[in-house]
Amino acid sequence: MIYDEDFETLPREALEAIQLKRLQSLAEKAYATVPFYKKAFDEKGVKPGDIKSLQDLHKLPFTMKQDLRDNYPFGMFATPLENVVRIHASSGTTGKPTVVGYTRRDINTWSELMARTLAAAGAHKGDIVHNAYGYGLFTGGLGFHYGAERLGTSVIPVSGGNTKRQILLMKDFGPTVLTCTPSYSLHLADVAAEEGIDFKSLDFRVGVFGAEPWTENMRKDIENRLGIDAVDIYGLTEIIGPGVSVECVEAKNGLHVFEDHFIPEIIDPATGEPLAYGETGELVFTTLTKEAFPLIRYRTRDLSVLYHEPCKCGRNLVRMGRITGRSDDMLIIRGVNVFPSQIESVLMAREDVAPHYVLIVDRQEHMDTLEVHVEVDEGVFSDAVKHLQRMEQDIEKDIKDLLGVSCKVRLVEPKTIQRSQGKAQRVIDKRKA
Ligand code: DLL
Repeated sequence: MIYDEDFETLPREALEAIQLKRLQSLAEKAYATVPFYKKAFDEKGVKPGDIKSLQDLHKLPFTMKQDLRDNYPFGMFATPLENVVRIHASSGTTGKPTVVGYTRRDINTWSELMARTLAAAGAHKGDIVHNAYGYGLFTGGLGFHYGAERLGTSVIPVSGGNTKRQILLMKDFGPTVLTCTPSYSLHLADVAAEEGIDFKSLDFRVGVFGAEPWTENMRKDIENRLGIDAVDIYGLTEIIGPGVSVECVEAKNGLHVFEDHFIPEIIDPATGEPLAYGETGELVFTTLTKEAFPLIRYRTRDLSVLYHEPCKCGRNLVRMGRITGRSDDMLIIRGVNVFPSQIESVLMAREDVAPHYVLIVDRQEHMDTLEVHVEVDEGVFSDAVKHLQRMEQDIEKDIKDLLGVSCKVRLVEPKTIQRSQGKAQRVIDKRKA
């Protein structure tokens, strides 16, 4: 079902006319209210009035994640804090997470986009949505929650964790739509099986899965094991949260970008130049309607491709391909964004370990696992086992405190981690196999 016929099926010309008007007013507002943008425009020698066509978007400066960190916490807000009714922050929190704000109108826009998203996945009034995305600073839980309510479904705000209880609720409440990360959906199926319940016997019809990379093979696996349609949803905290793009259940072939609110571009991550149609590169988004936290040409570091071929669902919105990787080294571990450098900072803060480590990421029973192997100095290794265990636990705790991610730390003997000739390979991600 198409939730918002007026916008989702607009002919391209009409859509582009709306985009241009919105882009012009965004540029005016960002320049006038966000010191970062005034400076960035001035440095590029561009004025908001220079935006005469959509092509002129390319004249505007990029925004990088580092810019958001530099303006922590509220420096990028385009509205006084008193108009901000909600604050979220990105996962993988170091001392300085990425903080975003929403006005009342932004929350309304987000709810509409999430209602569109759920409708594209085939949800409708009468459905019961089991929402196992995390509630809290993470945008997944509340984003889906508001969208599900706006669409008129009944939403169960179960959030993440306590899997056995989730299975019980699923059995008793009869939810029809599952919303969680793709890996968690398979974990749910495993735990259901352990409890003697065949997931297929539950009432689920469709799942809306995202917030981490997954593959076509994993889709097949989920669909077979859970007996549902599995639909891909993409979004990021900085742009709005979930609700940037979604597949339609009819085609399950590329994610429709809600272009009346976000302009996508694909650029060469090395040069920043726009790439030709159909080429894979880094996704960049400009928010057209956000009030509290507008972003111009935000570099997501996610790799994808855009295509305009018509879709059988009737939407005229451009589609983006499944995310195929990142142009940086960010990992997503159980939904938390983790940069290897953050773990390195924990290790390097200690004097008793050597600067040789490797992160081993894997998936066991459909849950991500992280192991940190780090070398210790000669002297330390000959110490009592008890001491080494204590060190491992200390480091595990420091990493958990900094990143919110549990991991297993293994101290290994000096010179046992492979040295590399060039760039050290710090991450072995077995999930991609
Ligand atoms: O993950 C928002 C979200 C919530 C999306 C629920 C979908 C469902 P962040 O925590 O800021 O926000 O993480 C954003 O996650 O830049 C991608 O690298 C990755 N990501 C999100 N969706 C997908 C997807 C939320 N469908 C980062 N496929 C993004 C691959 C995804 N990667």
